[in-house]
Amino acid sequence: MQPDNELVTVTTREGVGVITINNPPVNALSPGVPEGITAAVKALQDDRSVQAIVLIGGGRTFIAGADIKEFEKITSGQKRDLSPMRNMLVALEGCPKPIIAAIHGTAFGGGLETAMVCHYRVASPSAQVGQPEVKLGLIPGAGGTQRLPRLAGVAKASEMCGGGQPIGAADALQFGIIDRVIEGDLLSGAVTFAREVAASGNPPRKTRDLNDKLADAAANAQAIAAARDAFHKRARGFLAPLKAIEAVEAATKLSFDEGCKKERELFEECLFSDQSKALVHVFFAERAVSKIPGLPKDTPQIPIRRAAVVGAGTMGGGITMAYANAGIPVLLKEASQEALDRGLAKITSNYAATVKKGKLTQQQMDQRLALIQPTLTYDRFSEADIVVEAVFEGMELKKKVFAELNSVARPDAILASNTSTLDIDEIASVTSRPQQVIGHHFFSPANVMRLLEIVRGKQSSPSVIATSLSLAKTLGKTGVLVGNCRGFVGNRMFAAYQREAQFLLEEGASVEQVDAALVEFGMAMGPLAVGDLAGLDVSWRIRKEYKHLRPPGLRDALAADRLCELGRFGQKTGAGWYRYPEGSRSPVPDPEVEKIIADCARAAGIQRRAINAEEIIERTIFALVNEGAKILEEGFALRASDIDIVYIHGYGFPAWRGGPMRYADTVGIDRVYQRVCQFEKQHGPWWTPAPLLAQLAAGRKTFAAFDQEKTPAA
Ligand code: 3H9
Repeated sequence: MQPDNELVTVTTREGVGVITINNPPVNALSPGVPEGITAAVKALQDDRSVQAIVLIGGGRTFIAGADIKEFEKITSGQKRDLSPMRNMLVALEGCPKPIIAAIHGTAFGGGLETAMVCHYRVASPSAQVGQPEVKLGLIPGAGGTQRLPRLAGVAKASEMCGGGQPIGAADALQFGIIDRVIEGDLLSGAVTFAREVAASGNPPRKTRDLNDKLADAAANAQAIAAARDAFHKRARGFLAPLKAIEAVEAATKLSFDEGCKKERELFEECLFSDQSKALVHVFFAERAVSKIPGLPKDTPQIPIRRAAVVGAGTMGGGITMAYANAGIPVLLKEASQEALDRGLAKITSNYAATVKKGKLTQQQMDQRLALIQPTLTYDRFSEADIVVEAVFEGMELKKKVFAELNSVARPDAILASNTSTLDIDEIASVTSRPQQVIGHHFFSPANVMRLLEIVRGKQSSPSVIATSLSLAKTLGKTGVLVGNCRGFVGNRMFAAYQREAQFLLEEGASVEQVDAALVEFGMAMGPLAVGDLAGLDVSWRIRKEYKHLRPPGLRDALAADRLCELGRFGQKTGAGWYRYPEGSRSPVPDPEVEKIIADCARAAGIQRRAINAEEIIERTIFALVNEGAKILEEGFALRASDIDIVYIHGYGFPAWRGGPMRYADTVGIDRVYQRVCQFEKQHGPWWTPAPLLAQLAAGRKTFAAFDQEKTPAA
């Protein structure tokens, strides 16, 4: 039989029609694919030699969903709707011959919906199925919220549609989402299954007609209420999970067709929302970070089989765990037995806590610990393909360590520094191989946080950069390449954000008010609670040491300094911006702090006033944006979207707002620019607008447009 189009081919095998999708890399339902499948179904329906049909993906996967690139075309009015996809679903479901979806790789989103509209599903043992639309601020829009509860029950469907996490083939079988797991060749197994179904003579089984799992109204209501409660607590302003539950609820209350209508309304509401547009931006931004102009895909890489870490403190310990978690053997060096023991004890207790939570087995913990080899010497450092330095943050100490590493590490090994602020080129200058030196700035806790800032020195070689980017993926991180400026991208911007949070206190806001406004905005934690967690002494020391590098006219952070003078360093001393009762990490507002702030404001002659949440958001978030714009025009970040990824994965910025630069686009660059100009007049020259911000505002442009002009699509 002739292929219907090049994206979809049709063959026959033992009386079974085989429709194969060939739309690499992930067989998304791009234009042409649904049309091809519809035409193939119609052709096979009329072919009397065919008794059943198998739908399978060519290449590495079944179908990873609707084509995400198409959504923007719909919301911007360039494209009408998703009707070819819906026509495909009707053709598949209505086919009088049984259709079997054969799943390998992933059946995600519209991919799972396509599989569920087929009459049966079989899968490879390693296949995954899921409705991850919420991660794009969407809900399933092709019947997923109506068919999944009919197959898997309301509780499981709510969890999968509201949470977006995929499940494996074994679980999918247990929950009734698939009918058989095929060991060995998937297509052969699917054809055998198809022949069995055809031989049974039963009419095609339509998922829409399977109502058994919806029968218990009281249990359904309970499952929906529990899901709503759980997602409501987690959502904090993020809409899609609750919309997904609303759609699943419709399956329990309405007919199938009415339920689909409701789902479609909710899907479209989500599709046109700023939240979904922001999350689609994040999806592509996450994939753009590894595309580096001038760094070809085939740049030779250094195989990383063994690692070594210098320093077993909080950062060094976390980095060591990140390597062990990825299955890479790692030497962990400390200067004294006591410090080494302390570091190892912390690593062991961290793993034990994960085992206790049921997220790791004892056996996995033992395997990971066995990969960590503690040492007090550099004896085996020549075995390491990469050495990560994670000693105390001070230039002289870092230089001493790098000079030592220069003489013990193999010449081709990568020498990475975990510095969060210091000059990578100065560190590299003490070695005879600056091309092998790079910054790997992990975020605490390093075994958990997804961000890795990869700091490119002047001489870091292409191979060291390319290896760092793929190593980040191996470690389960998102690596973002940044330039070598003070604080790099994340901390340089964070300093401006923290500064404004603290100034707002002296001007009249309370500690809880500032934190609550930013938590309400969607930040994982408020800036003052974050300060207490990180330790206020760290920024105090930096403020004192680098006074000469401060922006022009910047006034002192009086209250923050005063707290440190009183020994209030945050959680570790039981008090900072908040009080922490013995053994607790929960912040308790402290009237003493309010008094200190009021005294500092009086001493500085600041007239305190009422400050609302809007001002708190604008002062702190626009400070991020203004500094981000400076970083961008100075070339220390490659793209505005890279900055967004840094903030989402390293600083708890809400992904559904797309990151600070994307947020500025949503608010309107002109509005941001006007406010920054006002802040400059009201507060001082440290608010001088970034020239890029002024330029974008004047040209009515966005950061997204800036990115596009700078790095045209490949
Ligand atoms: C949906 O289905 C709505 C429905 O309810 C229907 C409503 C009517 N579209 O991630 P990778 C690209 S919403 C377009 O690096 P991996 C990706 O950009 C959708 N492009 O590979 C990248 O391009 P490039 C629901 C897509 O192996 C390349 O493929 N589905 C899509 O690490 C490789 O991707 C999802 O949300 C897509 N759907 O991971 C699934 N998917 O090379 C989203 C990928 O130019 N996708 N691309 O940078 C994923 O989760 C992962 O891509 C996947 C593979 C696990 C599939």
